[in-house]
Amino acid sequence: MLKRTLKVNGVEKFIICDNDDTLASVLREKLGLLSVKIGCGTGQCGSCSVIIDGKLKRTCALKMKRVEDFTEILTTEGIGTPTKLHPIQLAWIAHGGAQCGFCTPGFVVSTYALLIANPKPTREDIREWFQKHRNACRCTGYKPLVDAVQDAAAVMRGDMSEDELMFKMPEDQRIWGSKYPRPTAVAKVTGTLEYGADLGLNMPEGSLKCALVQAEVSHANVISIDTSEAEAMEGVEKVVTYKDIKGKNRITGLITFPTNKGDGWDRPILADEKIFQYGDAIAIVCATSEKIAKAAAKKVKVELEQLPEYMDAPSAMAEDAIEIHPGTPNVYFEQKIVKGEDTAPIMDKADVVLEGSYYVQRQPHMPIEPDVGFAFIDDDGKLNIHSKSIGLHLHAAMIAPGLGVELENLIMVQNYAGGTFGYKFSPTMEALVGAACLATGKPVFLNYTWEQQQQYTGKRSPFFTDIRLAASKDGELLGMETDWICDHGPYSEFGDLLTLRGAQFIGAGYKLENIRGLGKTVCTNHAWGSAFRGYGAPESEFGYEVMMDELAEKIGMDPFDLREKNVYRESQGDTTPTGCKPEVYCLEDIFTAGRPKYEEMKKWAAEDAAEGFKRGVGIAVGIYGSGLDGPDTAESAIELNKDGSVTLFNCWHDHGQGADIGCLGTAHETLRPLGLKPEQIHLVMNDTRNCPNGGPAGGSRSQVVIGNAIIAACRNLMDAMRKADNSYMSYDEMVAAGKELRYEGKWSAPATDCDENGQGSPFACYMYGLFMSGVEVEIATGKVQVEKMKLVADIGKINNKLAVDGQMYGGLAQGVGLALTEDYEDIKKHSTMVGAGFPYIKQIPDDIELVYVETERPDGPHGASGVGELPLTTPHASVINAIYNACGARVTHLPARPEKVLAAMKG
Ligand code: MCN
Ligand code: FES
Ligand code: FES
Repeated sequence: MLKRTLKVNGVEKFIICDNDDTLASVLREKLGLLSVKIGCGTGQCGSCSVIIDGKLKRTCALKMKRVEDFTEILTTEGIGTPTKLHPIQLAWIAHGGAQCGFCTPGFVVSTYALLIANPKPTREDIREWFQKHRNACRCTGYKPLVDAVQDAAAVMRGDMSEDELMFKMPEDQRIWGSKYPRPTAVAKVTGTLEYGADLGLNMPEGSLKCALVQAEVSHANVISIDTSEAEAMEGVEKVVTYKDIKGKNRITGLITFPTNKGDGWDRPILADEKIFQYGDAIAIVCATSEKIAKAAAKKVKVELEQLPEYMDAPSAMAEDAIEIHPGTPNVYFEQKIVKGEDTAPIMDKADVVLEGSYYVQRQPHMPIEPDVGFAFIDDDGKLNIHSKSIGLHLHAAMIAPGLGVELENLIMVQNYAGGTFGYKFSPTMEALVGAACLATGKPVFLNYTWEQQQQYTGKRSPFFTDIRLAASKDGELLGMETDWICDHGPYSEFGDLLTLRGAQFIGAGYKLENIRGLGKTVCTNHAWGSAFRGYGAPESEFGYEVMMDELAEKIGMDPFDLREKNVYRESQGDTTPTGCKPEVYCLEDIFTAGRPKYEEMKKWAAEDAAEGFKRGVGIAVGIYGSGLDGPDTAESAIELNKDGSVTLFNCWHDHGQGADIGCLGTAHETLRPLGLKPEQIHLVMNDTRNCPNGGPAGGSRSQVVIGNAIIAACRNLMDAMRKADNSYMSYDEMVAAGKELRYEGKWSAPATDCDENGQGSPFACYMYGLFMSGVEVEIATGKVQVEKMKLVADIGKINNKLAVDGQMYGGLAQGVGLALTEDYEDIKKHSTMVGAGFPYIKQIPDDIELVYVETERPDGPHGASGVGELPLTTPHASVINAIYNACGARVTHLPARPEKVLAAMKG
């Protein structure tokens, strides 16, 4: 034990703690300074940064025994508050610097320290600073943060007024299409927004902390689990195993594809018969403290019989491979694509036939906030589960039978989430905290370490894709043959749908009338496949976007011209790979807007790079659907309040993308006839008790599908309020007239599911983009630096410019990571941020330009399509094409680490 007096944010605080407590935990747990966030917990992300005696420090690994008496500490709480924002915080809001906001307090203190040391930093100074102090952000692509620092510095120097940073209401009082800040922005920049780990500190006395016993092999039979020693430890309430689970102990993937050879009940909540992947949960220790729970977890003895581990699709497909789920073949789903004429004769006759094999890797999502959640039983006897879920109603249905709970007795709530990027499309710990709560009857809390986040949440499923493309010598695409294999890990949920994406998106964007192909979903023992931003698009579109460049070279055409020649044209009635007409034909306009940008990029590349470096430019077309397949549906509700304001009820789950501003912007635009101010529209979100089913926040669907449901609900309310003279009743008039005050709205996409040949009209709206990357390659090492990116995008009408720009920057940054560094293949090496190739600021270009072509979508709410996943459809392909353009190294197997580029250069 030690005692310390610390001067925190100007106030003396006396504390007694353990020698080995970290400063981060003392600041959070003893002093309630929740702006200090714990992300990686190992000094790699900067989210726990504070200023100690004038110096910026990370506190997650700083032991209290190394913190001296009377140390002065400044946290974000001491810099500005919600009622008195500091210019750094104002600038962060103005530039949309807080998306999920989890990294934000760390950046705010870091910026404060920088601006004290250097009041007029250049952009490069700022980038150096954040790099050196390891301030990591997964959402924003960093550029808006550098913009914010520059403005904050200007205000602090007196070169700019605070007023210039404030949002100004346009004369027409519309916030649709504007940079109106998201409602959660103030709480995010002041570090006062409470995420799961913060809420965990508010749990009642007697709550239990959980720790997992996890598999350290990837494939085994479970022989026995001995919990006796752990259970005898003081402070341990219970060690929960599969025997304590009353239901089927399975998470169901809700399989809807009749041709799937599995039944979808393949993922245990707690391991019973088998271990299917590294990290599988075997038991949950519930104890009075996390420390005790973790110590006891080490005492649980698990006897296993190891089985052969199939760590990729080819090994699981080998003749002698055993079935990972006995009774279900490892190749458990197949999806054909049959469009137009037979391709074999076309291949025989074509002037040019290209063949290639491509691989997109097991990309880890790497949110800064690791997975976290809790559960309790309320006074009505209902099980309440709070987590980062981005699909509350979906997840309730997936876990209820496994837990043995009736759906009506399960309430699911989303905590504010520090980024998910799709991994939370799958349930992770929901069923674990549910099981622990039911088994102990007490409130329980579970927070993964960042290492557990890597090892026991889903990853992007790798795709192995073979393509044959036939073309005429003047660049007309005649036919395509494709085979794609999706390594989906051991759990089948959403694997069939992902495989269907190959049929829908390989070749998307171009007139391709004749396609034949087959996709296969394969069960392996590596990390389970979950949705990852783009879900199938970066996997499906990579190969053919690289092949388009190969074709351009072969026939001596510029890659831009070749693509422009082949994009969908209305005049030709061109169709998508699924044989339907796209909802708008906007690609020609995108190319028209993109040509001068491309010329600029080529000019830059033609200029001399530094000695030993070569420059190149690459492009790629990216397309994705906004919605889940077929008649995707959402519901919304709105209520008129006594003071004339309204409350909107929605499950528009927030990863960090801006569900709050999505709801607000859409409702405000629809309710304009009522003349409501934005602050008169209150949001109640993401709680199955009182918010209707909006569907999961995947497939960039929410703006389109929930947006339309919001419009429907708002219109229903306005219809009820409308008087004969077209004015609107007040609350009192509505009550006097005996009218309902709450109205529901529902919308279903006018779309059809694809058939067995991959043909149909699965999405009502699509997003389109033309990606351009400019790279410099160091010839001696093969190291690639992306210097410039441009994206010409058509996502329909824009609801919120800050949100949309933010989506684009963040997605592009993840594309750079996908192209060059990110992976989760080597379980040991890739379990830390640095090891997994997390892109810090210097890896991401500061020179990013966004251009919008806003073609109004006929079925989009106020003309909008989605945006979230567009920027991660093909940025990686543009980077790979740029590398080839620079130095002749064609990398087809991602990520393009230096050694691979070097080998390709030599090859
Ligand atoms: N938007 C807009 N105008 C449009 C389209 C969208 O202003 N024409 C806004 C929306 O109001 C919303 C945002 O852009 O604030 C994204 O909208 P949309 O494309 O409908 O996507 P969803 O809201 O359904 O969000 C999900 C999508 C997906 S699938 C992943 S994965 C993802 C993503 O968005 N994960 C993210 N963006 C992310 N951003 C952050 N910061 N963190 C994640 O984990
Ligand atoms: Fe401390 Fe990541 S650096 S939590
Ligand atoms: Fe930076 Fe989400 S805003 S990690």
